[in-house]
Amino acid sequence: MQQSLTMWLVLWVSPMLPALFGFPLNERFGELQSPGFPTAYGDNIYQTWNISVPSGFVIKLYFSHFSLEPSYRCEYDHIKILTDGRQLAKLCGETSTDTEEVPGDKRFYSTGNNMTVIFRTDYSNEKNYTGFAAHYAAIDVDECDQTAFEEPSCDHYCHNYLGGYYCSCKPGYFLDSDKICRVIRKV
Ligand SMILES: [Ca+2]
Ligand SMILES: [Ca+2]
Repeated sequence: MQQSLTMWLVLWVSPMLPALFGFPLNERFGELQSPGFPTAYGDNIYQTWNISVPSGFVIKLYFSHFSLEPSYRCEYDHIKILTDGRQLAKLCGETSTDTEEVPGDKRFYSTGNNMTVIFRTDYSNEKNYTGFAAHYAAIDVDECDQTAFEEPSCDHYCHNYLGGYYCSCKPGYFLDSDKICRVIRKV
């Protein structure tokens, strides 16, 4: 009896977990859409997507469709994009104004390998706004790009590859465990 009650509770609660804790998106690319897209979205939605890609990559996110009810500073219906606990954007409406922003062709980049997207709607959608379709892809971090990093990643030579990088040294040097190139001493 106890067991069937537990089973029932699990079956009842589990479909709600993604809505509470977010839909995990762990592939290297993917799509996010408002519920019911391309038809009008519903009321009182609070949906979260947690995008995660392997380390050595960042996430690029952009929108191919965006139609949300406009409101002052996007207080009512909106999309929030977060990375590393920082808000990258709060979006709503169909055109940008002084106080509201739509994504347009803008590309949003995570700082690390995680990004959270939150879609929130209030109690009405009378004009049948159709919501959004967004797409993400894992982008390799070019650790050898000196313009992007304050500290050089390598002592002598840096070699970038998808998902990582490695260092090498000039002739007569060896790559030590701390990634510093040290002179090979002749014995
Ligand atoms: Ca609304
Ligand atoms: Ca890389």
